[in-house]
Amino acid sequence: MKKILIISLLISLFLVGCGGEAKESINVYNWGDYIDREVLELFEEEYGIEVKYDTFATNEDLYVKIKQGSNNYDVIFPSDYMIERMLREDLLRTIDKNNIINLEKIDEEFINLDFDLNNEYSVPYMWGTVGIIYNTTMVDEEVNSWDILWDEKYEGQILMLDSQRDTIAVALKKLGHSMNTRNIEELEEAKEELIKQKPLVYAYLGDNIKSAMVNEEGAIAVVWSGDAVVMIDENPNLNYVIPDEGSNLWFDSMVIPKTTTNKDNAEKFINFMTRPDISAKNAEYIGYSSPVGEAVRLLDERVRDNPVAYPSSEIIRNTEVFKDPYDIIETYDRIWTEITSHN
Ligand code: N2P
Repeated sequence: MKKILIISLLISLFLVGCGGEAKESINVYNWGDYIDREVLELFEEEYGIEVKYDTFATNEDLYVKIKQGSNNYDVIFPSDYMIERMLREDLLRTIDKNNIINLEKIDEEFINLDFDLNNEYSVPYMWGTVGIIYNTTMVDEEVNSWDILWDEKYEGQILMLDSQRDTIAVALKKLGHSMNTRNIEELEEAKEELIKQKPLVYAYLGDNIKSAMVNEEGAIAVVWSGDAVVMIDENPNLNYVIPDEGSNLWFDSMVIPKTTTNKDNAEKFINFMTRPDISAKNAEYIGYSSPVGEAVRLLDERVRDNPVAYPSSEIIRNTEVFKDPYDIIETYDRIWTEITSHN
């Protein structure tokens, strides 16, 4: 007993020595290259809450981590269909809207979406599209179809996303199928198409697709719109298009895993990220599109009027939002393994 008292006395002395109470913290798990680190510093300064920040590469990677439950994340950033899955599997906490007053700053078109009808669990972070980026000095033709990714002329110069849902979706769209098909034959057809394409593909990449395209290691790549903004900024030979067959429109939101022990701080963080000045600063840095109207108005005109990040309604009409393939997830996993392991 005495020993315990002495130890706690020593701990308190140590904390006082460090200048007060132990610092509060929060564990944030986001996509790679998807935040302006200065925004995290601003949060830490304003709230005195330290942000422990970690990143993932795809929705599927995030899902595995959260499903395992052996983590201590307080805020995570899944996309639409993955929120749908996590809700179906009861992996998320509801948010207290009184603590997220900036929710009302979100533009109408980004709230109450299908995957969370009343925004009981999720607060929009960024949104975007999937498209083709190509180097105009290496590709001397009009790019308007996913077909170009299968053109032998570009053998060894094609970069694909190392992301099962996005890449299978591209093949489905090329074949004229819905990205949300539940027809196994169509999915098998997409698999064959991607296997056929493999000899032409330089690599399946994640965030490093940006440096590869900027350094002209590839001629054509499948990318997310915000990354395209950053790439074109760094190499003006690059151009981004959404093929005529249509593409994917996605919404990434902030949600709180069921396992959090820090819901109050999580909500403070989510509210902070949604504040117009913060969302604007963040969007300007990462290239992605903010769902906060006031934030968009704060952006530099050059950024705000950039159709790569803020496409026309005509383009948007020709997109599909992913639905969770909840009863055929194993088929997706199997198909992806068969594609990536094929040589
Ligand atoms: C940025 C992450 C993009 C998120 N590297 C696409 N949903």
